[in-house]
Amino acid sequence: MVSSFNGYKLFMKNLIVATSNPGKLKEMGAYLTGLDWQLQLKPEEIEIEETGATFAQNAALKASQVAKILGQWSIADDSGLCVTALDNAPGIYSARYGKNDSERIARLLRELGDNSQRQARFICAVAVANPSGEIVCESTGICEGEIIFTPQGDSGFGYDPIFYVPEYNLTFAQMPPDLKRQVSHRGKAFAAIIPKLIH
Ligand code: ITT
Repeated sequence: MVSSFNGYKLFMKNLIVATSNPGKLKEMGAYLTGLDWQLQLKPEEIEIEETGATFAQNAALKASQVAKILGQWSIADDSGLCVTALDNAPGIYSARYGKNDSERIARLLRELGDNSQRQARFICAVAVANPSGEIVCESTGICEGEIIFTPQGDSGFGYDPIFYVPEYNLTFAQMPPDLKRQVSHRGKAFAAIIPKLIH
């Protein structure tokens, strides 16, 4: 693909978006649109095992391995919800906390019970790897909030209906996409990394 800018033809480099999660893909795709990168989805058959101990390690692992396998630039996000009263669970295991979004939400609400300590934070680490698999830039975004007792709203994905942001008096699932982008862990992580992706 070529694009033109100030009369010059620029060759757009491919950037593989290394996720299998449709909710994350929708947000990542929106945040990366309009840059001089040709976005491509990671082939489904490539699955990277998340063996890291932190969000940053897992993001780097996913970006690096996908880049190496395909010989292309790659961007990955590792994210999750850390609930203070649950010793920061599910944390890096957020995707593995249940079979689907409703089971994960039900388990979290069950484990938290009627605990009045509802403080939680979403964390997102993003990493970009070059075609050799070297990490060239990384960022992290955090959003503080609370776990509500009953799911509210139907936008977004994952734990969005139970993650309430007091400043806006809304859950993530009640926010329009532009507001979630402004406030969320992923929006902040991408805002920090996008300037480094402009070439
Ligand atoms: P990939 O590794 O293929 O990208 P994944 O779903 O396995 O997909 P993670 O390991 O990063 O991704 O797990 C993140 C989980 O945390 C995700 O499955 C959701 O359950 C939750 N999560 C992350 N960001 C979220 C958000 O913005 N809103 C709601 N839930 C979110």
